Order: sequence, then C-alpha cells, then structure tokens
Amino acid sequence: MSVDANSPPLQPMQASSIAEPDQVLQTRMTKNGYLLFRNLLPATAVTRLRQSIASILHKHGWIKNDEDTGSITTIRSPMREGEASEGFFDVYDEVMRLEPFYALAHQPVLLQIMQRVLASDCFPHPLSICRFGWPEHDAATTPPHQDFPNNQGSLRLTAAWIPLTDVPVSRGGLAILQGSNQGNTILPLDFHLGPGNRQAVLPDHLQRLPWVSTHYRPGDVILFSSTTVHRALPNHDSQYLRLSVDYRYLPDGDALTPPVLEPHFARESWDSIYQGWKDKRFCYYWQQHDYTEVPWSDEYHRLPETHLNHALRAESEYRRQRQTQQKQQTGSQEPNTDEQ
Ligand SMILES: O=C(O)CCC(=O)C(=O)O
Ligand SMILES: [Fe+2]
Repeated sequence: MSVDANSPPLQPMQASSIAEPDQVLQTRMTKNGYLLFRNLLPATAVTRLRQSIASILHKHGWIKNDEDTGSITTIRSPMREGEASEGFFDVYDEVMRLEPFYALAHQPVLLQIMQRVLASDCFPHPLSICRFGWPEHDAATTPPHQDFPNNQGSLRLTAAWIPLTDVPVSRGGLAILQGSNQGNTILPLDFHLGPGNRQAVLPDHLQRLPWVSTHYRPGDVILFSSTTVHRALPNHDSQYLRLSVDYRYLPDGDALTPPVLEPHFARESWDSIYQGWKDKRFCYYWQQHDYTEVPWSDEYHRLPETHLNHALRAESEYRRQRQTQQKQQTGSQEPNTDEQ
C-alpha cells in the first residue's frame, strides 16, 4: 500500500473483534497503540449524522446535492480547519449544534468497547470534533501528532476516530504509527499548517516503526491512545470530501483540563448548543462524573524561536499555492448545474 511519493509506505491495519476477551484487546492496545473494529456502529446512527452534516455543507454551497451513497463531492476550494476568512465557521458552528453529533459518542456499543478496553467507568469528555478532509490539500492535512498535548490531563485519554463517509486509502483516512505509544513519551513539536498547527518530531526509533492504515467504511471505529502517533493520509481522491468525527474518553476520577469541557473552538455556550435538542439525557452528562480539573499548560505547544521563520515561510507558500489553485479553478469552471 502506498499513497504518494511524499508519504511513507503503508502497511495494513489489524482488525480486532468485540468477540475477543478484554485481556487480549487491552494487550493489543498496549502493544500497537490502536484497535480497529469493523462495522461496530449501527448504520442508522452513522447515516443520520452524515446526512445531517451533509445538509449543512450543501446549504452553504460546499458540496453537491448527491444521492446519499456514503461519498460526498466537494464543489468549493479547500480551507484550513478554523479558517474564518474562508467561511469555515458558517458551517462548523451549525455542525457543533447537532444533537446526533454528540449522541454518537454515547452509542452503547462504542461505550461498551471503550469500557472494556480502557476502564469500566470511563466517559467521553464533551469536546467533540468533526473533520473535513479536503481533496488536494496536502499542506494542511493533519500531520503526525499525539493527542495528549491537545487535551492534556490524563495520559489514559483514549480517542475514537469514526469515518462517516467511505474512506478508501486514497481519500485521506487516519494512519497510525504502530507501537509509537510504547513508553508513553511526549514528543517535541514543530510548526505545521494542519489542524493543531503542530507536528510531532519523530526520533529515529519511531521512524523505523510501520505506518498502518486501511480502507475505512461507515460503521468502523478506531480507538487509539493519547501517546499514539497518528496522522491523516493525503486525500487525492478526485473531488471527494473525507468526513469523520472524533471523541475522547477517560476513566472517571482521572485528570482533565478546562478546554475539553467546552465545545470545539468554544464559540458558543452549551446552553446555546442545547437549544432545540429533543433528548436532554446527554446535556451536561459529564457533571455526574468525578474527574479532577487540572490547569492547561501552554508548555506543550511552545515552539523554539527558530521555528517562526519556518512557520512564516510555510504560511506564505501555502497562500501562494492556493491563489494559483483558485485561479486555475475559476479559469476552468463550467457553469454549475447543481441546484443549490
Ligand atoms: O481526522 C483527522 O484528520 C485527524 C484526526 C485526529 O487527529 C484525531 O482523531 O485525533
Ligand atoms: Fe489527533
């Protein structure tokens, strides 16, 4: 398996089964840093969320009004996560209010497997993320990183990454550096244009580990640890958008930081997000848990002064490339026959 010349060669991911004993799953998680479960989530829950998000994307002119086939076709140029000037929040704010977006984190099958692998009393922290994996947007694709610096609190924090669309390897799914969690070391960081604006600097012994990935389908779930190095693959699949969500769980009583109790990007209050929800069961559910709040530390994100030049160069190169791409698109654009 190979994606392009700039990506490391990929090896296949090992799938796990919920029929395996807890001990086997826990040992594999400790050894490999991830567990992939095929077809875990009910199709209805995943489809409902994809359709809710797709209707927002369509309303804002980001995607075609396709038949729902599990694939989503983009009709606008890519943008970076959080890029306000490109209209990112016109869409993202609406997604952040969707009841099914938060409900999926509480799906019984997902909670049960997390409880078996992580801790019987674990729960998702409320900060939940939706990702748009744009085609031909390599410079701002999620770089190799660990989740601990972005969440902090407990090293036992465990993520669930969930594809909402079909994600063949060419469509930019998640890749895991297998075994990179061993030793639970927090890696130094460098600037990157992708989500989080930081990439992990991989020491030699980690560079020798295999990157693994797979063709993900809606219903699949991958769990990974807070120190597991992971990244997104470049999306080179025509005009298809990769859509996914990710949630993070921790054992009750463990530490967490204030930002993970906020909605992603913290642009609205929970009260405002909860307006219009039909089922209030998942409103403020975390307050029933016994976590310990610890301060957020900027130390995990600090970059050496020398990285500033690199950041500025990357930023201006990105802007130049995007202008060229946009000019080419405007030049070659056919009249849009898709009804808006
Ligand atoms: O979907 C992506 O591009 C990034 C996902 C990720 O980093 C995560 O789920 O922790
Ligand atoms: Fe991550």
